[in-house]
Amino acid sequence: MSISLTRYLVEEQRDKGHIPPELRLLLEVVARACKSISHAVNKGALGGVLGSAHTENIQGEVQKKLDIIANDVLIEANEWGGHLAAMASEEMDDIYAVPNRYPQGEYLLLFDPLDGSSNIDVNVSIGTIFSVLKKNSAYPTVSKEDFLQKGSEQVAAGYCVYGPQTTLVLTVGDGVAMFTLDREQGSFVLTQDHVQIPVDTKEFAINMSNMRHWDAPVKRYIDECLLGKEGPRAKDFNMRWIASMVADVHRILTRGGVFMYPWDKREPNKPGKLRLMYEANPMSWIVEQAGGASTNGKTRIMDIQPKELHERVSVILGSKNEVDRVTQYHTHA
Ligand code: AHM
Ligand code: MG
Repeated sequence: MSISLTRYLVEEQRDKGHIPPELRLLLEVVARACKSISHAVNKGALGGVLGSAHTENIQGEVQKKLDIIANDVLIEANEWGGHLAAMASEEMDDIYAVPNRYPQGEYLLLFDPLDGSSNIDVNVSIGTIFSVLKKNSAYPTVSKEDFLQKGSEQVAAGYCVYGPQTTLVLTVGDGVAMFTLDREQGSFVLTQDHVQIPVDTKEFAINMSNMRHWDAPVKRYIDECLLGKEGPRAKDFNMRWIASMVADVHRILTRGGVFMYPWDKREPNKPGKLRLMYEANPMSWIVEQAGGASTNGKTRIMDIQPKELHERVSVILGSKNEVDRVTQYHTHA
């Protein structure tokens, strides 16, 4: 018997009381948007969606056409349903408050509409990452400050990876479930529930070209992995780096591993490359819900109090024992 995303969410709402109806609606709408992004990604050159949009986002990164398309799809799908107060995105400088002509809800949605943008034109897996918070203030107007909540306050988090299959991965705090898009049916079908990341691993993911810029603890960890059987770890390690966080995290959820995008000396004033609120936080919650761990080297990522919407962070996540080891190298240096 196949279980659709809708049925999964209805049962989470009705039987387990994990999610209110408005949140269920929100997640269904996000899933619908991901389906439409998946179609655009699949069309590729035929749909005229490849290449640069020749614009820049607030991080100074050149936007791809699909970054903008995916952002617009998510906004248009979510603004009118009455479940949201506002949205925030990697591709928008400021928050996007739901226009006055629509009813306002109590949720806040954050997203990286198309993660792994450098992979779009070369036909390698990319994805959408999202995080859901609740607006706490009683003020009728919504502001950026409403968004500045720790990752531990998230009420739902997920990502959709557009790869050989389109897979939606979701947590509402009751473990991690994976849904595969059935293109004939047009719906997401539950293909794995209670996902668990193995606590040990022999696989790491890091952009090795930055090695000379790393801090000593990260360098030590990778050096020890590279020494393999003959080194202190007494086992050979394998390496993967897809340059799409969604795809790297998806592999780790499936077979274990450790993913790192640490602070490095290229931009010493920035705490890292990845963004805390719509990349690191949702991924951290998913990984923790699957039995893994996620830190910035010193602190649990979901305990960091954000000061800025587009704040960056150093990320070490995945198999628990490896993340604990890297974190220990930082804290007991
Ligand atoms: P993006 O959100 O602009 O696509 O950037 C984030 C991506 C991550 O998905 C990935 O882990 C990282 O950037 C790759 O960076 P690099 O090209 O430095 O290896
Ligand atoms: Mg991204």
